[in-house]
Amino acid sequence: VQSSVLGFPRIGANRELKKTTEAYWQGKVSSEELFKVGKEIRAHNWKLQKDAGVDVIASNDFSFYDQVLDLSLLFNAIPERYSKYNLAPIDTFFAMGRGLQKKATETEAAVDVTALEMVKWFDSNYHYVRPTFSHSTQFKLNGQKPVDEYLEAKALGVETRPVLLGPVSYLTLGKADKDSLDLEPLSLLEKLLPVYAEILKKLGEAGATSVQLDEPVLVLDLDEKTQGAFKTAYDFLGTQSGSPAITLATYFGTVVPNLAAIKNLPVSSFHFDFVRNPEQLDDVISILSDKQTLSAGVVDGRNIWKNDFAKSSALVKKAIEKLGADRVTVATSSSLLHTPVDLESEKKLDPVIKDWFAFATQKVKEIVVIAKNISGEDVSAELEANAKSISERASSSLTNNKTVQERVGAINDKLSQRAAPFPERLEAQKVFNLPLFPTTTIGSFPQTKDIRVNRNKFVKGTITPEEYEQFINKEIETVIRFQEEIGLDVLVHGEPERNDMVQYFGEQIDGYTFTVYGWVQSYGSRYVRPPIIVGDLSRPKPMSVKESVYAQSITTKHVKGMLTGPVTCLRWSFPRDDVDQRTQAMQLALALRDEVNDLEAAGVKIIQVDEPALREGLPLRAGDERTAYLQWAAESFRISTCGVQNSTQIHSHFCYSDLDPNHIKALDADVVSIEYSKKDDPKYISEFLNYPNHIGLGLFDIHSPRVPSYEEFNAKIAKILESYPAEKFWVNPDCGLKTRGWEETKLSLTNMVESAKHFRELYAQK
Ligand code: THG
Ligand code: ZN
Repeated sequence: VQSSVLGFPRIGANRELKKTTEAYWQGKVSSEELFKVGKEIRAHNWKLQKDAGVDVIASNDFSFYDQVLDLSLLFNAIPERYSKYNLAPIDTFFAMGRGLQKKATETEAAVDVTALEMVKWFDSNYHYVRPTFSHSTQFKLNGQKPVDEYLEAKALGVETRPVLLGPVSYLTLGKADKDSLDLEPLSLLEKLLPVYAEILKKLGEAGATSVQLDEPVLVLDLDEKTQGAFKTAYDFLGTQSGSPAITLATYFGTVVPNLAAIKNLPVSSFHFDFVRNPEQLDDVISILSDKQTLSAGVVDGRNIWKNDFAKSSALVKKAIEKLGADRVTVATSSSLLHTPVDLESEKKLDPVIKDWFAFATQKVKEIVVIAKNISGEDVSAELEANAKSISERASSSLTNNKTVQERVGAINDKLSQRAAPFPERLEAQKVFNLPLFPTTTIGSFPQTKDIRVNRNKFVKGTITPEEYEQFINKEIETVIRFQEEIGLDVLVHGEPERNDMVQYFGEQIDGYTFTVYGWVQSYGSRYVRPPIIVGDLSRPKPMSVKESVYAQSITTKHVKGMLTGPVTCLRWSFPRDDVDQRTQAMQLALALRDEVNDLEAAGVKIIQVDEPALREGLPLRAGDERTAYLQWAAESFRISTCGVQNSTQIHSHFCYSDLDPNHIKALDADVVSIEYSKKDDPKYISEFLNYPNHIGLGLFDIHSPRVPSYEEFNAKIAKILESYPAEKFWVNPDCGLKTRGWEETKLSLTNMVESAKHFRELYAQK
């Protein structure tokens, strides 16, 4: 049987892509240099897979920012506010991804445009740039990136299968622009299909014999119209002369409820994710016609655990019994984009634990071994080593902690309830004496080069812990003084000591392990290094108290303690696959509860526990699993936060998702801040009108260096106050400021605070 990899990480083994992209944005390298680095990464990835013996290798899995944004550029779905500047294509592309603000020069006009909305890619921590359509969108081919990259691989002697997001998913994942809110994206299908056909034809002409069209929306609950769109789309695309054969790929869940939508489509092959959902095997085989082939996703593209060869081989063999060996391909479950590049780079991991993992480079080899095994080649040594590793992990003493298990077993309802309901707590919290429209930030302040350099020195041991603490305290003081100066009401310490909001806590919780090079793209040039949960989780000692106490000690204003919630700690880590997610969340909840209580005891009376990953953890389909998730996710948050007095104010924060107010309500936080600046649709705010507790609607996009003016803030706030009750409304940015520079941070926050003051005066006169 053949082996297939649906996509490989594009960041480079040493984050080359990030470094060059950011240098390009800073004007330090040319676009030629940027393109050259992209080309080198692609060549490296193709060669790696070819050398490993992979039969079907993807191309067009590379992107300088996001593969969905690539398509918007390719299909000319470029809102007029970007196209009007006539920038070079790569600059239009980046402007759409991250916004652009440029002063006029002698030769060039000024540019000022915000980014398109960025949202979660299904239930992962990857974010895509949402396609944004209006009545004036005119689809046409704009360049031919998939063809260029196919030919580039071919020139290197690597035959590839180009991958593109399919038309139904592309439209469904998009939205109407603010000037065309009545537009239904899927209504554009008929206009879009000829352009898809055109690029497929070009790929065919270039020599591609097959393409992979990803339709991951097939694992969601789809209405009838969307289901019907598959027939429209693929009856059209699958019957064009000169087009490559189509593999329709789905991942991250089961397609069974949508099987009718893809039955009898004229495609040559289907790919399904049997890691997430092995149960769908018989059902999906039943819809294949005699000629259609099956790509069986058995190596996990979403986690770092070593594949269980015996289990995967058994599943593939079952498929072969029904279809024959020539109609089955062994594949990764999804693109490997969501896994770190290479385990071999990790020199510091405990060798016992390291033996349990496989990163992208290792997964490529796993695919080949499984395919060889099924084909009857002798891979007995690999199989034996694999079986040994799997069984050693299952019985390892490193993963079990009795005390933790007993504490989770003893969880009761009392643990997840505040002493009094919100109205009573609100009374008790009047001690804070906050003004109308209290202003605050989400927690982090710019992570400057100086901060990174000193953190690295501390990690390497070239400065002492005392020197590092002094450095951090100095940073905290700078941030506190700045906030006092511009008149923010609830301050933060700025988090200079934290590399990442999950990794930082992971490093202090027993049961976790971490990598040095295990970067995974989160969005654009921003990557995360998810810590790995290997065993039962516990907190040996306070994790954040020192910095919060110091910050509070140097100001008379209130400083928020800042923690990352249990669901987010779980979702932004690589979780265990041998214990259910609820149990892992509860272990984290208890560790965080101790931390919250320690902060309160140390005099920190406003504590924020962020849960930006709450929505992302939601099972993709409605049903029992989703109901159960909502219950345990909210419970774990409340276990973390309900051990405090009524007068202690609990905040939380969410971003990057379409939130449901009911899910947030279940957390019973006193104040929540949510991303709002890109939610152009007035429906969004009306959904939150009945939210009972206090809320901060994020007033500016922190992903962009763009500075909103005082007038812009005034207009935004005025608009919100048309419908939103003033006494519940906090004023804050969309999210933390760690990716921003100081210059734009100062200007933006100053304008924001001045605007809040303006409304305060206005309302004082009312
Ligand atoms: N941490 C984690 N996941 C996240 C976020 C986070 N997912 C959603 C959202 N925030 C994504 N945003 C970011 C924002 C900033 C960075 C990464 C993801 C970031 N990364 C540094 C970089 O790429 O330069 C590296 C940070 C480090 O040194 O560890 O700034 O905040 N887990
Ligand atoms: Zn956020």
